[in-house]
Amino acid sequence: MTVQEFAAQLQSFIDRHDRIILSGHIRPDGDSIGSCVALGLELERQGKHPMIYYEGDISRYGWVQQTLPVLDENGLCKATRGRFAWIMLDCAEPARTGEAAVCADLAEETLCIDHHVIKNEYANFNWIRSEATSTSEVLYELFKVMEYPISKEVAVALFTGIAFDTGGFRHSSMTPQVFHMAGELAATGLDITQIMNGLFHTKKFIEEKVMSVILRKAKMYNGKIILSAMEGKDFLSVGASSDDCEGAVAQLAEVEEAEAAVFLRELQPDLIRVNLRSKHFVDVAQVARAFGGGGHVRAAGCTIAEPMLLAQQMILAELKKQLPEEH
Ligand SMILES: [Mn+2]
Repeated sequence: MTVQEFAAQLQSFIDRHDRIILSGHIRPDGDSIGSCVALGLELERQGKHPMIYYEGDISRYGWVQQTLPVLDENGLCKATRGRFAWIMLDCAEPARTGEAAVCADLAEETLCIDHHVIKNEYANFNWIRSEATSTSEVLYELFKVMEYPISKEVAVALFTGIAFDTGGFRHSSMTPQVFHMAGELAATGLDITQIMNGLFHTKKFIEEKVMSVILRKAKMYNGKIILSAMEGKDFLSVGASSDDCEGAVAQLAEVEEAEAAVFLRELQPDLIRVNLRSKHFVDVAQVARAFGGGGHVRAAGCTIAEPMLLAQQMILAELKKQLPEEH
């Protein structure tokens, strides 16, 4: 399918519906929030009634406009009783949206726009561009094709998504075209410093304290893999929760000697969330897939239902398969 063909499908989907629920993935990030807001604002411009369901805290993204109706769990419950359509953004599996997954069955029609490598297409209409940096980039292209206006508010949302998912225009996914897009978005007069500082240079004191524990516990394996793991008691030791370490794996990956970085955190006893990064040759998406997770070659994640120590051993064993043999 060409982008023009999908864009036409998207427009007729919008035309067929009035109330449209938008949701991104759980633990919303810059790209899932940015893409929900950008498309939500366009739906509103077209006279529709968009509603966004976020599962998790979005307060750190205060510069992204949040004038659209946002549903809490109760609101979601009520909204799904009437007729509605559902758009899934920045993830392709209903389960990744948390409570909003009920929309997969209750919505009249579903549509998905994503950039992750996926196993199955769940929505009635799917536009998956795994080569794109971000869902926001995919949306930008659709806006261009459909000649939807890009207001400053839409530009802030899309710029936030692209900047977030490229690690501040640094990841290997960056292309001259993406810089060009960012330039066009910036030309609407958005505050680049506010967005970049908000995304990458603003941490709560508690997050810095958690990071000090994460770094103290970090170990290097085979001289190439840096790994740190946080159990419930480690979070308690600094009065933090497992939500207070979003940027941990990226910071571990800054270590010069590390080809791959792994960060494990205990969500519940025997339920471990694993975040992975790599720099040159390790395919962390492959590692994540071995445990039912997914992602990109350089950034991926999975969840392992095992005790912490076993989860660490399993991940390390899978990563080591990709290291060159030592002689
Ligand atoms: Mn994304």
